[in-house]
Formats: sequence, structure tokens, C-alpha cells
Amino acid sequence: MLIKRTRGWELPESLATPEAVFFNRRQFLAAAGLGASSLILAPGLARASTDPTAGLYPAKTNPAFASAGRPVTPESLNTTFNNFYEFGTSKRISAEAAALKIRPWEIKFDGEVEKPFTLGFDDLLKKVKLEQRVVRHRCVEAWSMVVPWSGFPLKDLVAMAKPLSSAKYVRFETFDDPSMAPGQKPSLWGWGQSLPWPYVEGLTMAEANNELAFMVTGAYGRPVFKSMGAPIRLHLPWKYGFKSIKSIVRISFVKERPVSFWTKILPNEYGFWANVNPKVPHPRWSQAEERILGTDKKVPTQLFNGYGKYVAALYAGIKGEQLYR
Ligand SMILES: Nc1nc2c(c(=O)[nH]1)N[C@H]1C(S)=C(S)[C@@H](COP(=O)(O)O)O[C@H]1N2
Ligand SMILES: [Mo]
Repeated sequence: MLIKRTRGWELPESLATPEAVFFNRRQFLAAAGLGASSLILAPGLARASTDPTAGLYPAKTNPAFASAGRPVTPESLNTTFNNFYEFGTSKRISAEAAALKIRPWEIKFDGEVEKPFTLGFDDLLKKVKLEQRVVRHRCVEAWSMVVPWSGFPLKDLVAMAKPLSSAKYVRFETFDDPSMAPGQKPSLWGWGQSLPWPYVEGLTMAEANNELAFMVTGAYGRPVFKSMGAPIRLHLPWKYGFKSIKSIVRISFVKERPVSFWTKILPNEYGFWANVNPKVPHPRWSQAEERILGTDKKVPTQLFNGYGKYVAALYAGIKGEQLYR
């Protein structure tokens, strides 16, 4: 994500990360571990062989999502080019993310539900059926990639939580632990100021029950890497990447629309809906095209990231809302 000067908790200008830097080819190759500095791959990979859920992967491919119409982004690039602000503002946080402690891991379910409860991650995995989906991921920063995720539909989790009819939105929350995530230390930003942790995202109940909304527990045929949001994250292929919250510890069913992490920081740039639309520019750059990570290619961006047949109906009746930012 790109930050510019705003109010109270803004980042110092020197920490802001201009898009151009990421696409400077030399830096890009370095970040990808493809250039001279391939050593940077070593510390962050945190291979998952000792993970108690490793035997569940690779999961069976869902035939509806067998291919994304583009090559899969190399795994070595995907695990080392990340947005995960809890571990820092650069894309190269995979080494820092190795400090993420993913066991024990519990998820709290609360709010407008029959009865609040907490579920251990390994127990949750016993209750769901994993599948693999190869889908496109489009970051609001105008780059994209293709990921073979494994996981299960979010709607299965919604059903498990037994929400009441008073629940209008689902609110997701990431861990908040400055002892393992340096980005959550107030001092990092100077002047004792902090970003509005924890990272929060939200969906309407209808969006959460859409077939495309996916809880990710794996990628590339193994448990999902720490830098990509282990042990459990969301993926919403039709929305900008910032909606796909990582390392989830709490899922709440609520009456009021949740305010997202990025909406709190820059409300004029990042909204609640954030559906991909090439015709609605970001206030500071065009969304017409995207760079395909790992290649030199730029391609036109598609409405709903090309997944309109699944999700366009969700927005048909909505008026007076900024649906594409
Ligand atoms: N908790 C948390 N979730 C997050 C982010 C973050 O900084 N913190 N970044 C978001 C953004 S902007 C994107 S593009 C994707 C990146 O996922 P990836 O690193 O697996 O590509 O995660 C999203 N989820
Ligand atoms: Mo993003």
C-alpha cells in the first residue's frame, strides 16, 4: 500500500513507498530472489514440513477454478514479495514474518451469533473440506499475480458460526502483538504514533456467503507461508488485495459496517467495497492496467478482476455508494 501525508498517524514521508520503486527491475528481481541477492530467500521461507496440517495438502482442485487463464506466479516470488504491514512497509518482510508464531492459534467468533465461541485452528481444519483454487489476485497498487490457494469457502465458516438475522456484516481482525510484529511497535513510525492496529476488514453478509469468498489455509500445495498470512487468511478475488486480510484471530458478526484498517488511514483512497474496476482510478493513479508480477507484461484490468459472473449481482441494487475504491 502507498501512504502519503495525511493526519495524526501518518507515516513519515521517508517511510512511504512509491510504487515506482517496486517496479524498478533490479529491485524487483532482488525482491523476487531471482537476481544476485538470492540469499534473501533463505530466512523467510519457514518451510512447513513440521506443520501438523502439512498432510492435508495438496488439496483437490475445484474444477471451476482449475486455471486463472495466466501462468501461476512462481512460489519463490510470492513468498518474498508481500504486503504485510505488521512486519514492515516494504515488500521484503519474509524474514521478519518468520517471527510470526502460528501455534497455538485460536479464532474467536463473536457478535450477533447464537453463542460466541473460540476455535483452535487445527480443530477448525478438522471440520472443513479443503480444496485448491487457482485465481488472480489484484493489488490496488496495480500489480497482480496468480496463486494456487488451498482453503474452504467462507460461507462454510459463516454457517458454523450460526449468525443471527441481526448480523449485517462480518468483521475480521488480525493479531495485534508488537512483540513478534515490529510494524506494530509505535516507535517504528516515530513520535510514538501508531497505525490503527489491529488490521480490520469487513464484508456484507451477502458477500461473505458468495461462493468466491475463500478462507485460505494453504498455497502452492502446502500450508500457507507466514509472509502470506499463515495460518489462515481471506482471499477475495474480485476485490483489491487489501480486503484479503491475513492471519485472522477474530471473526465478528456485526450490525454496523466495519471500518477497514486502510479506510481509517486514508478514507478518501481506500473504502469499504474496493471492488476492482479499471474505469475508476485510484485518486493518485490509474487502475486501467496491471503489471503481472514475475514478468514484464502489463495487461488491461477487468471489472471485478474478471469474476463478474459470480459477484456482479451482489452490487446490482446498491445506489449512492463508492463501490470501486
Ligand atoms: N493483516 C494484514 N493483511 C493484509 C495486508 C496487511 O498489511 N496486513 N496487506 C493486504 C494487501 S495490500 C495485499 S495486496 C495482500 C497481499 O497478500 P500477499 O502478500 O499474500 O500477496 O494482503 C492483504 N492483507
Ligand atoms: Mo494490496
